This record gives sequence, structure tokens and C-alpha cells, in this order.
Amino acid sequence: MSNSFPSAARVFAPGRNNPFLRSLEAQLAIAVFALALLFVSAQGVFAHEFKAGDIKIEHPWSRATPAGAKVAGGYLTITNTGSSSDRLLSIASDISAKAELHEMGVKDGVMTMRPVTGGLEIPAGGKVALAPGGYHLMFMDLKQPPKQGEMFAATLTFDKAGAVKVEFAVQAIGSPAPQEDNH
Ligand SMILES: [Cu+2]
Repeated sequence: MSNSFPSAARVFAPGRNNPFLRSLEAQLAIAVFALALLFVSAQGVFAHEFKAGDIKIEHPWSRATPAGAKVAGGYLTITNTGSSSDRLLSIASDISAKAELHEMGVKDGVMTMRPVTGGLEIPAGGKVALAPGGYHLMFMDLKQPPKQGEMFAATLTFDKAGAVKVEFAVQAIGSPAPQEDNH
């Protein structure tokens, strides 16, 4: 029986004028590239981002909570690459009965936090950071407390960009800032 299927040796042998061999080379290159991407994403598990329309959400993170805690914070950065403003309207997650957008501030020398009503504007071409001490998301009446090293899902809803599914990376109790490694 004649064997017309190229052997591995022939695939790697010089045959650059043969389109069949050239496409195999291209496929190998793509496979190697895909593996490299997998490796990079495994290394940068905390360097994650999500996109919907003109909205980009970078590095959602949260903190593990002390035993019995009823609330957990959520932090991230939102960029609007579009030419019109958008508005973060709401947040929902299976880890808590409800979730709100909060603002932290000092009132009469006391740190307070209050729900933001009417949503949070993300200006055209602008960037809004939700971080400890300022705007933040608050997961209330926790059903599954966030555990350090794990991720949990949540959905952010924007006026124009619509619903965006994101994953929050859970850091240690009391982490002051996101553990970003390569961005
Ligand atoms: Cu809060």
C-alpha cells in the first residue's frame, strides 16, 4: 500500500514551495502561540480584564472576610473608550443576597459609607477606579463568603454597555491594594 500521507520527518523537512507543508508550519506556529498564551494567562491569573462595547473592566478583586462577616467589598477599574459617557447602574453576584455601589467619605471627622444613588458615571474617554477608601462595591448579606485565592463571578450592568460578567479575585483579609503582577 502506498503511503501518501507525509511523515513527521517530511513535515519538518525543507519544502517551503509546497503549500500543504507551508500550512502545516503555520498551524504549528499557531499551536505554539496558543500554548504560550495559556502559559502567560496561567502566570498572570490576577491580571485579568473584561470588555463589553466601549467599557473595559480591569482587575476586579475582593478580600477574604473574617468569620461571621456579613459584607465584603469589591474593587476594580472601569475605562470608557467610547465618545459618550456610560453609567454603572447595578451589580449582582451569587455570593450575596444583594450588592450595592458605595461611596466612602469623611463626614464630621468620621469615615462613613453610603450607597450611591443613580449609578456611577463613567465619562467618555475616562477611567474610574473603585478602591478601598473611595467608591467600592459592597456585597451584602453574604451567602458564600469569599475565600482567599479563589474567584467568584458577578455581573455589572451598565446603561449603554449592558450586562458584563466579571470574576473577582479574592485576596487576603485586609489587603490594602490589588496584587497586580504584570500590568
Ligand atoms: Cu460599602
